[in-house]
Amino acid sequence: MAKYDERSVNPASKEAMKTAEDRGVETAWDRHKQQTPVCGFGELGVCCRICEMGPCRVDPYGNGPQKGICGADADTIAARHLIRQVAAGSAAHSDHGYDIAHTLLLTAQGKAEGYKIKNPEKLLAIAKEIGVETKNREINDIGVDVAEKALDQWRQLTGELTYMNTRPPKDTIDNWRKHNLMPSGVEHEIVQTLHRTHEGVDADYKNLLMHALKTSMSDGWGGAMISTDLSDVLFGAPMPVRSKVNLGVLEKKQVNIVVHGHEPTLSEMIVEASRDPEMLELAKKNGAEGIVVGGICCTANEILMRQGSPVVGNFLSQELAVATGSVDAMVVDVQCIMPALAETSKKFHTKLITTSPKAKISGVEHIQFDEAKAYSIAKEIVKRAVENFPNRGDVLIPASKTDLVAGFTVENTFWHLGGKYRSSFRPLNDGIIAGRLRGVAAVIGCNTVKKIQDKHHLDMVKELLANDVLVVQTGCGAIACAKEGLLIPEAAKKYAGKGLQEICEATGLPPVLHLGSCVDNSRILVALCEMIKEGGLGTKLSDLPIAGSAPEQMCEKAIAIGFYCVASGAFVNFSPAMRVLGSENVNKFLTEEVEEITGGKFNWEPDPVEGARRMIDHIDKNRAKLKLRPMLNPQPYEPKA
Ligand code: SF4
Ligand code: MSK
Repeated sequence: MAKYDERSVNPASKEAMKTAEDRGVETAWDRHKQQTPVCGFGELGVCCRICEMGPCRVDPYGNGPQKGICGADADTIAARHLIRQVAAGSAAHSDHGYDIAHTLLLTAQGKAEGYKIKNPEKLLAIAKEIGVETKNREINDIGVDVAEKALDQWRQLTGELTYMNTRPPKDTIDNWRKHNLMPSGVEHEIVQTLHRTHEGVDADYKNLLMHALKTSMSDGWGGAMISTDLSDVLFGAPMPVRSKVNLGVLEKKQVNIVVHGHEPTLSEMIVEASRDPEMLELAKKNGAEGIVVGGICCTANEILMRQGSPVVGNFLSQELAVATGSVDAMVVDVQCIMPALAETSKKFHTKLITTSPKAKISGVEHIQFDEAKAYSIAKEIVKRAVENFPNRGDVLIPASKTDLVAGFTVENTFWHLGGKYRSSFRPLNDGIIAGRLRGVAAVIGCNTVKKIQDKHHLDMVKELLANDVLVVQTGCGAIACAKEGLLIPEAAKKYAGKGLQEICEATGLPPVLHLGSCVDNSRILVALCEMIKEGGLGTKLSDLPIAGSAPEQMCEKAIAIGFYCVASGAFVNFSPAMRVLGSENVNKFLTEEVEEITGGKFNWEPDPVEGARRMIDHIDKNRAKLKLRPMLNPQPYEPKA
């Protein structure tokens, strides 16, 4: 397996890579090789293809043209393409949120088959927060109004996003207003980004980057936050739940349905349909002992935290899962779905099924999802998978699977920290103030073939834990650490510093908290607001001893998340670096000057341990500013003065 050491640290992934190779299956790593050497202009962000006179490129070393045909320089070109990426990432999360809000509307109107409002308490809390009347009203009527008000956040052309007024601390809001960083509406900022970056419009890199910050806020504090909240309303609030992760959750004797993508709407129904006695009977008739619904990417995280469903893998494991020959159906919705799955599936009996009108793949069977007939559609998909079970060829499933605990939220996590009867952020703040905990770090985001799968998440998280930093995770990063066994309470003893270990022992929490899918990064923003509200850690989000990182980032959504974290005042170590290194000015703005504006900034450290240390440096800097006590226990990483 040493042959695959440059591709993944995960033994099950490596085993499946060998299987794939033996079976003549090409994977993303093979295609990555075919793409090298990469174009240097593209990599440095100085290639422009915005208008039809181009493409143009600027020579970052001064040996060739310094301007495109229209006169755009490296700063304009790099900033313009980056802000388009921010808009695309924000659009992806926000459109996901829009679909959830729309499903809530249909559910409350009684037009969505199989759904109901599973969490009326959260609906009532949101209704009060956003000004929907709740007194003497039916829950479904409140649901209609909340959904409509939520949908208005997309349509709004003036004013400010609601949650940006109700959740963050006042000093942070004041600072955003001062710098014109409050988005008016989700779609408006994205539309404006596309206008500003059209040929011949905004040619001031700072002006472009400021709008990138603003656009990203419409994701974090808008589309993504609404998505999280309304998913909790519709599908129920996650609670800590034990499950299993890795390719070994696929079962030789059971029907395996893999759901992959991001949205919980259909996958929730597929899980339900897989438990339908009629389907279980059909499975038996087809020679299977049962039905497993496992997930990949964030659809996995959604059904993991609410249903306890097993996780098959993260982004780079999608082709590997099919290569085991055990996947009877792979059902995909939106985002992070490699088109290559079409070819891979054809080599096996696997039925690849697309379900979103927004995400079809040529030549792949499409069963269109429709909220009005959700359960019937889910049942039809499960039936197809079950009937495909007898068509399997050779099955080779890696044995590895690991326990994990997931399902933490702002509402439930701090019950643990505060004890069963005292739901409060006080113990978390006190732990930080007293020097038992150094701070909190969010390590999130994807896998990329540019880095060894999972290694950067693991090395970074272990360094943070050893230095008494509590880690929160979402997305594929959480899955990476889950595979390594970091998401169980027992991991504290092995990896955490003494202070964090004591807290985990007292509360039964793992040292790494799985907070959900990519849109659930909004839970982290809300947790930060609660920390400020609780007192003792400053008055603005940028005062907190916290930091973030996406150490294996690969997509525009990760870029948008990075931007809203920096806009919200966080230090973010982001790697690989964004494509801006061909513009000194854009790079300087993102890694230095933006700190003057928001209190946050980017750092591009590629080494995960060094990246963790830069995050710790930032946490320590904020601890010093807050005049917090020195850490109680000796720390392995001792920053130089
Ligand atoms: Fe070239 Fe300017 Fe057109 Fe970009 S917008 S492709 S730099 S002419
Ligand atoms: S799924 S966005 S690869 S984290 Fe959210 Fe994973 Fe990144 Fe997709």
